[in-house]
Amino acid sequence: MSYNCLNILKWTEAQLKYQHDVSLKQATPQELHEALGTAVMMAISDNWNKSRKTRMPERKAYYFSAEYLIGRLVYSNLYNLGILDEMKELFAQQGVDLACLEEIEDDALGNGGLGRLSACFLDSAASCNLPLSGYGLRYRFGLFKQTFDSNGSQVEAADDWTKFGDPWSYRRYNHTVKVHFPDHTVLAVPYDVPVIGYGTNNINTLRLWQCEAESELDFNAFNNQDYLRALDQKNKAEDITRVLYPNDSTWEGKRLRIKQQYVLSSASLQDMLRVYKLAHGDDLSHFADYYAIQLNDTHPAMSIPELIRLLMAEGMDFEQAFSVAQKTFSYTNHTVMGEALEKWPLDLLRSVVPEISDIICRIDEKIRREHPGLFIIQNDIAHMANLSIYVGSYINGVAEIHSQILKDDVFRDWYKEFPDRFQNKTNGITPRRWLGLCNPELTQLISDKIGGDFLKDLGRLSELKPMIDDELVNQFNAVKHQKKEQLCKVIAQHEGIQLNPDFIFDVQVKRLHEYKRQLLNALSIVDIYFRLKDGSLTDFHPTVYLFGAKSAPGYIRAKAIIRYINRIAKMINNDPDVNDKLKVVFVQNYNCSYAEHIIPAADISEQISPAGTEASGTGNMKLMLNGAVTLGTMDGANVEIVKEAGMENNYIFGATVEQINAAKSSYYARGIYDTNPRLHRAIDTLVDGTVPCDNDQIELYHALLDGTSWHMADHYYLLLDYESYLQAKLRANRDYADRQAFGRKCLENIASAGKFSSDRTIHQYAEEIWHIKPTQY
Ligand code: 26W
Repeated sequence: MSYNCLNILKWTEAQLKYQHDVSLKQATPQELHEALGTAVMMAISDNWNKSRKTRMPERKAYYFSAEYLIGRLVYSNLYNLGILDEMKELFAQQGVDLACLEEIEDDALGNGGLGRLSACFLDSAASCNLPLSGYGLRYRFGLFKQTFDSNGSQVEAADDWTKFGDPWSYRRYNHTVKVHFPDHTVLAVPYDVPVIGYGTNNINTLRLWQCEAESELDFNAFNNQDYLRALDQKNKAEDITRVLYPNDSTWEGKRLRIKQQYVLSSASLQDMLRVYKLAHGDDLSHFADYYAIQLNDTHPAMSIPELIRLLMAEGMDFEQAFSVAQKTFSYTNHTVMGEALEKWPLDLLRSVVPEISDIICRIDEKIRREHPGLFIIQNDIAHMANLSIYVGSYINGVAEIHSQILKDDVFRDWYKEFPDRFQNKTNGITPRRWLGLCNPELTQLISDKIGGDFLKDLGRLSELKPMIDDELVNQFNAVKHQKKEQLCKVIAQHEGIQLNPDFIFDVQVKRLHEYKRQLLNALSIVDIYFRLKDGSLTDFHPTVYLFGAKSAPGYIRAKAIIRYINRIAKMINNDPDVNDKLKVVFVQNYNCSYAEHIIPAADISEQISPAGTEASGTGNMKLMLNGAVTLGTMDGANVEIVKEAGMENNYIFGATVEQINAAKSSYYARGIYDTNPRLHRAIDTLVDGTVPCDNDQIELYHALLDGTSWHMADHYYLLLDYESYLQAKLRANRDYADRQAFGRKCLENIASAGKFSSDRTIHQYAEEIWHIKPTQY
């Protein structure tokens, strides 16, 4: 288990010497990162090979996901290997501060929650010695990088993440497969990323496919015409994995996206069939005995018809292939938002993947025959979620309340027909990245108290409960202050804004979406600002409101909300009347690495979606684990957070699912606006020139108060929940003044966070869905 750090240092030096002819101290952070990464890859190769060659277990699981939001790998890999501190020390002795690698950009092959969840799951499976491999796509450009212009508008830039190389993967050209489309055939070339477990020798694999042309250039082409045509073929192939779709929560029916999904599906299944045949021969009827595949939402759902097609091509009949597929697949749903459910027009599907659409039609005929009332295809549109429930063993939601909504509402008819298929798997987060790595100070404090390596058994955090006393609270408060000081430095450097660590840090970090209600947060801040100015709010502890969020580039309203918040921030931060009380910061380019700085510094965690809209949330868990109290609704995993940590230790507000459902039919947002003068005044700042106004803000204003042709006014109930939100927010603010009582709440949350380790989640998938057991070489 022990790695020789001196060797890694020597190999890093050698690598730098022969590649760049520089010394450790002369190397740029990028050169150092590549050399160190290469050295670590050498150091782990033996364990990786042994893990791969482990005797074929009874059943292995495969995670199929279009997104892996991995973050920065260098620190987490060293951390999981147990050598981060020692390597830092060794480099420091050579005059090199490994903190310089903070400049290395994230591996951001995902949008938000769904992508980050797959990364947490891989970490947990490797750490728990569970045989889980990941399959995904190696996008040339990951999630765009975000800046704000002088108007406060989001500006996107391409994320060329491999520009300085990618030391954390190996290209395995010998395992290249071909994927066929009617008009061309492409190569899917695998890149293998090691998934290094924590506190184990086990190293799993994430295999990412990159599309390339079958023949780079046709060298028989001798005239210019042919030369350009050959290049066209190359571009057409590479286009498929050129870019991650930056769309979160709204679905678009795009040809290129079908191609991406099909490449992920077909390449991964061909790869699995190759390995199966090597181990078990040509009889494919036992495929499902050895393989379980988890579909991360419906993005890889074409794997279902593709497996059936591949099995039939090997001589199986349709019914038998169907039955193998059904035993192999399970599907996780990540959203109840109708606009995010994938529905492909059949003619579009047929033009890109004709054989796949034929098989989907056969599956549709079968279900209509055997289960009248249910369908896969309706009005020539294929519903991928329906397909995934029908040809699968289990379907699960990602928090208790979400799984209940799936049964009661979204997939009601399916639940009636197949009740045993419905499960819940409440999400989790890896405590290694989201505590050990990002908050070593708090980790140390906890381990001084409860001892041992609780990061492998997060349930042990509950041992803290009887130990919470004044002294521990003081120690916790000191750590929190330290993390705020550190964050202040990062924000000064990245945003050019000076913050005071004695302020309350109230944090909302997540993708920008109307349903997440960043606008509700903003309106309450504007209200508080006016109250502070007119002197009606006196009992207020100085607070910085921190936002971090990317908007889908085409999501006009979300972008208008970003602009509005930036304008609010500018007004407030430049007003000397409130300067010692209020700050608003919208950080640019919120990503995993930024999260690792923000989350440990947060006092208050804003989780404010209307009940019934956020499937789970995972940021809420990260913030809880780092000792923030939740200011939230009874939605997603918030429900389970307060069940674990107690209502009294959090700030819960707003209508419940039942109350919203009851209010729906007679909801009149303008009535609330007319009778709440302070809210009225806050909403008016969208349009009255208090901050610069624009057409998109006017549109936001009308969407709130008048509705549109497609949605009623205030579709996400900002006004309904407003007063209850503001009161909870102000109560949390007042409570903060009692540093003992507030710190106690924070510690109660930490001590109750054990359930939210993704180790717990992955064990539940392993036992209740995949039926796999831990194996170790
Ligand atoms: C096809 C376009 C598209 C892309 C992504 C539609 C929908 C999505 C995802 C469903 C969005 C997503 O990331 N969902 C989040 O998944 C997390 C992990 O389960 C949950 O914690 C979040 O509540 C959920 O919004």
